[in-house]
Parts: sequence; C-alpha cells; structure tokens
Amino acid sequence: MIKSVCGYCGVGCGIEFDTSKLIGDISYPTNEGLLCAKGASELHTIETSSRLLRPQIKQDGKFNTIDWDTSIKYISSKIKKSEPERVVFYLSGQLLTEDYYIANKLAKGFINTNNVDTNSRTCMASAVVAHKKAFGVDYVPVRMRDIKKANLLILVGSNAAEAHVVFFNKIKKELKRGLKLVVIDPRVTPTTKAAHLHLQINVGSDIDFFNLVCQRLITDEKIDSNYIEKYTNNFETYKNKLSREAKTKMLKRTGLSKEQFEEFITMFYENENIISAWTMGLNQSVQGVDKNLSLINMHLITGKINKEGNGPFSLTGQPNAMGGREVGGLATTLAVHLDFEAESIKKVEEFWKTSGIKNKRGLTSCEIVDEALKGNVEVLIISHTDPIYHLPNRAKVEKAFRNIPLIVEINAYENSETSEFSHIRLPASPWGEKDGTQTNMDRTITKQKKVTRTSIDCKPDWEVFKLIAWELGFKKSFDYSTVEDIFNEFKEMTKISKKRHLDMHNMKGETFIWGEKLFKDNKFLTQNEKANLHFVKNENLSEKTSKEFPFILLTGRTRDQWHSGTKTALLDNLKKFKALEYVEIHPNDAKNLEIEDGDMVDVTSVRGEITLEAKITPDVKEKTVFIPVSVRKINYLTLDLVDKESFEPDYNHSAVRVKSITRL
Ligand SMILES: Nc1nc2c(c(=O)[nH]1)N[C@H]1C(S)=C(S)[C@@H](COP(=O)(O)OP(=O)(O)OC[C@H]3O[C@@H](n4cnc5c(=O)[nH]c(N)nc54)[C@H](O)[C@@H]3O)O[C@H]1N2
Ligand SMILES: Nc1nc2c(c(=O)[nH]1)N[C@H]1C(S)=C(S)[C@@H](COP(=O)(O)OP(=O)(O)OC[C@H]3O[C@@H](n4cnc5c(=O)[nH]c(N)nc54)[C@H](O)[C@@H]3O)O[C@H]1N2
Ligand code: SF4
Ligand SMILES: [Mo]
Repeated sequence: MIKSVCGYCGVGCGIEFDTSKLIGDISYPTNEGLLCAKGASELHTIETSSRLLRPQIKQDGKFNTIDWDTSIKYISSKIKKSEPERVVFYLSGQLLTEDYYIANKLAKGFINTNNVDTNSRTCMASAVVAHKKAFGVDYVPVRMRDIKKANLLILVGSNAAEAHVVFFNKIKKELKRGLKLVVIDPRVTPTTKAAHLHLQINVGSDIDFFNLVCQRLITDEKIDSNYIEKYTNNFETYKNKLSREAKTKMLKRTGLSKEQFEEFITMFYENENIISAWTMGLNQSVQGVDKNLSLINMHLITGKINKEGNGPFSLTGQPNAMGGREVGGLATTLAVHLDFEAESIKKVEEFWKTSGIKNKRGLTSCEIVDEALKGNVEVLIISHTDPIYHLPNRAKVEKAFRNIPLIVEINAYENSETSEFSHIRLPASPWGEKDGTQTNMDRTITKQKKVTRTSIDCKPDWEVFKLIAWELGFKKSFDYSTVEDIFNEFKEMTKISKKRHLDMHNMKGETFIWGEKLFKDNKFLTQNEKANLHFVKNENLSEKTSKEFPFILLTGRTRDQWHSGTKTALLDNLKKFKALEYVEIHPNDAKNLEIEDGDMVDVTSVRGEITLEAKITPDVKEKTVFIPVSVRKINYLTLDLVDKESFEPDYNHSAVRVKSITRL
C-alpha cells in the first residue's frame, strides 16, 4: 500500500494506492477518505495518449526526437552565451517543493538571474503581498479544520464547490451542524446555491463592500477596541479616512440593496466566530492587494483573528502554490521568505556557497512578455505550466514569444498551447511517476509518492534542472541523488528565514504543519509586532464597458476540468460532466441580441475574438458573461492590466461584445 497525495488542487487530499486501485486515505485528516472526480482519476492521466515521452527539438517547424544529452548541452550552451538577465525561468505552483527549490537556486544563486516567476503570479500574488503588508509575513493564519469552530463562513470570489470540492463537502457537513454561509460573488454558482445569503455584488466592488461593513462596525461600536489598541497599527488614520467615504456611493457601486446589506450585518453581529475565505474573485484584480486588505481589515478591527474558528483565509488553488512561496520561487522574493536587501543576499549566498546574486527583483509574468517584445529575453525555460494558454492578452504574448530565440518547455504532456512556440520540449515524469513534497492550503506538508515506474525517457522536473546545473559547471552545488537530498537542504535553509519563522527544520517524518505557533499571543512579524491596518478604496481602475463592448467577461473553473485540460480533457469519465467550451449569457441580454441557446457566437474584446456556443442562463448577471477556463483560447480576450504591487493580472474585468453567427 502506497500513501500519497492528490496532485490537483490546494486541498491536498490524501490517497492510498494498492496495486490496482486508488482511493481516498481515510486516515488523512484533510479529506478523511473523500476524493473528487479529478483526484479519483489521477491514475488514468499517467496513461493518456497525449504524454510527452521523448526530448524533442523543433526543426523546420516539426518536432524531431533528440537525446537528453544533446538537449541539455544545447540549452546550457545558450545560457552560457547569454547575459544572465536575459535568461528567464517560468515555473508553477504545480511543481513539487524540490523542483521549485532547485530551479530557484540555479537561477538566482548560480546563473545570477532573478527572473524566476511562476503561474502563481496569476493566482495568489495579491494575497502574498497583502499578507506581508498587514502581518509582516506571507502567512495564512487559518486552517481548514477551523470551520468546525466557526459560526459564520464568508466565501468571497470563491467557487469552492467546483474549485475546492472536498473542502466544500466539509463545509456542507458543517452547515448541518449550524454553520452559516454567506457567498459574495457576481455569479450564481453551485457554491452560492448552498449559501444562506448570496450577495451578488457587481464585479470589482469588494473594497466598497468591506469598507461599508467596517464603517458600520465602527459606528455601531462593534469593534474590539482592546484588540485594536494592543495588536494593530494605524487605527486612527484608518478610521478617519474611512469615515470620509460616502456610504450611498459605495452601496450603489456594489449593486446591493440596503436590505441585503442589513441582512449581512445582522448575520455578522449574530455570529461570534467568523472566517472569511477567498480566492480569484479578490486576487485577480488591478486592485487585488487592496481587495485582500479591505477584507483583512474587517478581521483586525473585530479581533476575529488568531482564534480558533476565526480569521482571513486565503485559499490556494494549486497543489503546491504554498510550497513555491516557502522556497521563494517568485521574482519578487529571493528565497525562504527573504527579499533582496544586502543582508538577506549575504545570508543566502553563504548558505548556497555562491556569489553574485543580484539585488533587484526579477521580471514578473506580464513583464516577461513586455521584455520579450523588446528583444530582451534570450532563453525562456518553462516548467509545469502553459503561459501561452494562461497569460492575459494572448495575441501580445504570442508576439512576444515569437521574439524569444530559445524556449524550452518541460512538460509531461505534448498538447499544451505553448508547445507551438517551444523550440525544445523535455519530457517530465508526471504525478504518479515521481516522488516529492507539496504543501497544501492548510500549511500541511505531505509527500507525493511514485505509484508506478517512471517512463523510460522521462525525468522528474528537479532532475532536469540538476542536469542543466551540472552542464553549466555547478556539479558540486547540485550534487543531489534523491529528492530527500534536496528537501533536507531546503529544511536546513529555512533556519535563515526571518526569525526562523519557516520552521520546516523541525520536520521529522513524512508530514508536518509549518508555522503552527507563528502568530501566538497575536505577535505579528512587523517591526513592532502589531498588524497593520491599511485604508484602501475602490479606485475603479479596471477596463470600462462601452457601447462597442458592453459586457464584462468573468472567467473561472468548472468542477471536473483542470485549466488547459492536458490531464483532464481527454478523460471520458470527466468530460461527460460538462461541455468544455461555452459562454454563459443572461436571458435578457440574449433576447436583446437575438441569441438562442446553442447558437454559435463571436465573443470579441479590443484584443481578440473567439467563437463559442451560447448557453443562456440567469446564473450570470445582466451585462456580464462567463467563460470557463477550459476554453483554451480564453485569453485572447482578457486584458493585461496588473495590480501595481502584486503584478497579478486583472482577468475578471475585460469588456467584450457578443454576437450570434448562427443567425447572421
Ligand atoms: N475543478 C477545478 N478546480 C480548481 C482548478 C481548476 O482548474 N479546476 N484550479 C485551481 C486553481 S489554480 C485556483 S487559483 C482555484 C481558483 O478557485 P476559485 O477562485 O474559487 O475559482 P474561480 O472559478 O476562478 O472562481 C472565482 C469566482 O470569483 C467570482 N468573481 C469574479 N470577479 C469577482 C469580483 O470582482 N468579486 C467577487 N466577490 N467575486 C468575483 C467569479 O464569478 C467566480 O465564481 O481553483 C483551483 N481548483
Ligand atoms: N482567463 C483566465 N486565465 C487564467 C486564470 C483565470 O481564472 N482566468 N487563472 C490563472 C491561474 S489562477 C492559474 S493557476 C493559471 C493556470 O495556468 P497553467 O499553469 O498554464 O495551466 P495548466 O493547464 O494547469 O498547466 C500545467 C501544465 O503542466 C503540465 N504538466 C502536468 N504534469 C506535469 C509534470 O509533472 N511536470 C511538468 N513539467 N509539466 C507537467 C501540463 O501538461 C500543463 O501543460 O491560469 C491563470 N490564467
Ligand atoms: S479536492 Fe482537490 S486535492 Fe482533493 S481530490 Fe479533488 S482535486 Fe484532488
Ligand atoms: Mo491558480
């Protein structure tokens, strides 16, 4: 019997595998034996016909097989010839901690480029920055089991019923116990359908909503003055600025009625223990950091934090998004939660026994695109992600990628959207064929285990980075034989994290929950150990609709598909649940535009156009449309505006028009 963990989402369900069958691990606390359809089908993904099984090089527009040795030599020679800052790594929250660690070490420590970014930029970078601004450290002070002690759960911009399925099952169990659920989302979703109160706010108005709530809490004296006094900074300034914001304007922007707002306030007052959990509806915004802060403020002024059953809970999407943050595999951090100040660089150089680490952050996702357009990217190494598919404003990304002389794609499957742009493809061992470590959204570190032998010519991602490091002449510093060697080094490195708050060095055995005592006694990691309140307001910076583009496009997940679908779209047992390609449109809008259910429609933004089947449903608000991310061409439409602090894209606010082509 092999015990492992699901490799799809941030819930991180434990699994058991025994020669022929895969089941949920009953003894694993997160899922207690439960699995969703994706987790249950993990084994099938190893056997799909779309696996990439040999290294390939593109010659005359066609991929031809080459051997590992030739490919690694070729890639390394190009890196050697390039100036360090023209070399870019683009990683993924789906990589294992060891993969992430070694890629980050190689790039920042030895090639001396800080250009190591990841798809997590598009995912939870806003939460990372908000945590640092409010708490002084990127730390999530709530765990899933806290919902057992909560009286009220507020889900904001989160469709957990489809995106965090097993966690949502746990939520439903708690609803039977008496937990109250509020969901704040501009769409009707399976999550909102389970809620006691659904606040169908206007897209992008979350800051207005939380500011209204906080204003009201202050006026009604429902705040915890003792907590504020002892454990927070800036309250007076925050309060004064907040009091100047006009209530009616804010309420109007949310699109909610007074009655709906009052209902929320009553629920807030009636319930003692409150958790607010959020995902992409807050993070993916031009004001993603501010949206996060507006919610965190609500917990700080009521003292509903650092107590069982309370707190702001940022849910991570990918299986090891957390692990990536811990090793520091983002362009905006150096390593193990250290940034780029001289003192941190010195510590990291000493630990890695290297020199020359640059003292400036590297390029973030959309900046890589901009620099490539200017001809400033020579080598791009992509691992476990599909940037042509997932980055916003795809036409621009394609143009930029055509301008990069060498794109290396490390992928376990051959059918990514990026593959058309890659020059070399290296076959990775996918889930099931490799070992390693991942951290779920609960800060629980678990081991992913091999359940079958590695396909003959495939290598786990970490080994690919190791081979490149060796070829570049860094054998001594990358002399690992197993994932354990790398993980042990990472554990040791956490000792140099600020105040040793990353406490993985205490980990013994197979699983560990890091940071359990971090905010003990409400001591935060800011300079004076108090949390910071930040006044924020809705600056209304997103793309505006117009006569020509009258709809706002929302994008998001469906339960049984995983992003671009390289793993899930081919599996009949998953495909049967829901179509992959469609656009949802409100009946009134459909009527005005003479669109009928099932019509083919063109959806157009100022950046591009795609054709989809129309699905008419009142689940979307009037003047908004929804397209699931299983539509691979989705990002031809989206805008590439980013948050100025987190650099996370504003995916959910593109202005589009819809036109039937069936009825032309
Ligand atoms: N089945 C499945 N599960 C997944 C994934 C997958 O591909 N498939 N991906 C994983 C990943 S990487 C991630 S990041 C998570 C994402 O998890 P979620 O964020 O829960 O998933 P989304 O479908 O993107 O849902 C975001 C919700 O925010 C709403 N929203 C949009 N704009 C706003 C706004 O301005 N305010 C508010 N309040 N809400 C808004 C949308 O209507 C949508 O329902 O899912 C993870 N789980
Ligand atoms: N419009 C819009 N765009 C979005 C989002 C949105 O909500 N709306 N969400 C954003 C978010 S939150 C995210 S996380 C991204 C996700 O975007 P991506 O990361 O691009 O999506 P995936 O399809 O999960 O890509 C993972 C890739 O890894 C490959 N792979 C699988 N197993 C392995 C392995 O073991 N090793 C290697 N090397 N490769 C492997 C898969 O074949 C696949 O090509 O999309 C972002 N883009
Ligand atoms: S909820 Fe997430 S971790 Fe659990 S089985 Fe489903 S995809 Fe896997
Ligand atoms: Mo994500």
